[in-house]
Amino acid sequence: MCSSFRSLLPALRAFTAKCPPPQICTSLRTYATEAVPDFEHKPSHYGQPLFQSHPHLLRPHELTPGIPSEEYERRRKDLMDSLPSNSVVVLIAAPVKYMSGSIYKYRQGSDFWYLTGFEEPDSAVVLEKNASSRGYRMTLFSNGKDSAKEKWDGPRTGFDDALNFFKADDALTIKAFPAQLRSMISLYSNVYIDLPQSPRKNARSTKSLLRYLSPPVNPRSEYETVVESLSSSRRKPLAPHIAQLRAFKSVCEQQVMRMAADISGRSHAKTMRFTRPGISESALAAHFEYLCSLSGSQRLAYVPVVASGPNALIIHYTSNNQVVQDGEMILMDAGCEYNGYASDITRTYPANGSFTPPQRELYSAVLSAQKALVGLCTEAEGLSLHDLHRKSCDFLRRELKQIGFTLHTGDLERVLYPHFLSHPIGIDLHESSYSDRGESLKAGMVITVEPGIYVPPTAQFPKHFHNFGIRIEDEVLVGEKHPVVLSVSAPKEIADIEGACQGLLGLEPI
Ligand SMILES: [Mn+2]
Repeated sequence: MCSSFRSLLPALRAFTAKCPPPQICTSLRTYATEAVPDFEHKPSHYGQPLFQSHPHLLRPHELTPGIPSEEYERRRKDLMDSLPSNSVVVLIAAPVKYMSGSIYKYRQGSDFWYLTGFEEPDSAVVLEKNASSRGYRMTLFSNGKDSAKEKWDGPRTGFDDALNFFKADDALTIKAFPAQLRSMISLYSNVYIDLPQSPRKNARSTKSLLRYLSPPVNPRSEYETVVESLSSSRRKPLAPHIAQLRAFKSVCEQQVMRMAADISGRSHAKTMRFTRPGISESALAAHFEYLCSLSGSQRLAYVPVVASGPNALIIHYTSNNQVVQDGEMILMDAGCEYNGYASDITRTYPANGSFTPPQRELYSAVLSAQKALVGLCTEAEGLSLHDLHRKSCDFLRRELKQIGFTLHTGDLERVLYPHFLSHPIGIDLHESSYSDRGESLKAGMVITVEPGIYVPPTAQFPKHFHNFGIRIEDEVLVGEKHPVVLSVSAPKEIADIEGACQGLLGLEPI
């Protein structure tokens, strides 16, 4: 806490107590009856919200909102226990990114945040496996306090607080990192580290040409030189090990993810109510984001898809710049990030509040497949994501035949349903880089279930379904015997969707 500001409070109270009678001091008296200003917490003394500075966001035992300090300790211990002796782990913070010269809202690297909870850029952590009861020694590198810089960019966490709150054994300036790293990693035979994306790889691809043409964001760092000096036999990828831990969500993580999905789900319902023919897709995207922010979300988890009518046939339609017409459906794929965790929900609903008979028929077909698939998301079923996807093709094929489709080989998988059913979700929207789609689902995993049907206007498909794009996506927490739908707040049944659109459920658009 900042003692110089705290000391203002008695003076302020004494001043207001001395205030003359109300009839000649109305303005001061007005101030005196309002809440005492919160000088204790502003500006904060730390580089991120902590209970000490933001008691409205965190509880006393939490290091980041919803996640206790002990949980970060357990994550580090689980990681270090999974590695062989004589191992060291090195992680650096995500780089700051710029747009037209000004800074983006910074987001910490997911693995770094998962292990430390530390949200400042220009930081790094080293975990050295040892024989202590904790199992490792933790050194946190960061900028530390710098009053001149903090005056411009906001507060940073000091080294003492890095020890106290983030439980580092040692807290050092990031300036010392390259030299310290060089000596630390020389002691270990296994160095777990992920290299930053090198522009020199994939030299022949188009992407590398684009990178070549754009100016370098980060000049080659001393850090990269140190890391590249390691022999390839000692250098081991870290991300796959952390991915194994991140695949299983703790009870605290499940609660944060449920909250993220609730915020997004309620925002979907209210955006349905807000929709009317004539409104622009971008207004719906803006309304959704506004509602999420109002509920405490820090950012959206991805650029939303708000696709009206035939735009829904473009799976990654994000231009969101056309006008909603009467009689169309809107496919909205949107989710917020809340307290570090992503949510991902898609709903398809009628612009004017009522499905037409063919819209209702195709929607019901996708919905019954989607619900059957959700029911299979249990450890007891023993299915993998690949298995689930194959089943989604079977279910959708059966449903489509019932409503008059004649399907030839490849029609479903290549044309009507060209994407995969599911992906794991958590701190990242797609937590799938190191997950195996062939591995059977286990309790504690969170995945999306998102079958869709997109009917192009070609003669082989029934005309009354032409240009319909329907996807229904929920987030599902895999249970041992029962799945839990985290995104349950977003209306999905036809009656609920029409009720939400028409305001029958007491829903207000804001
Ligand atoms: Mn998704």
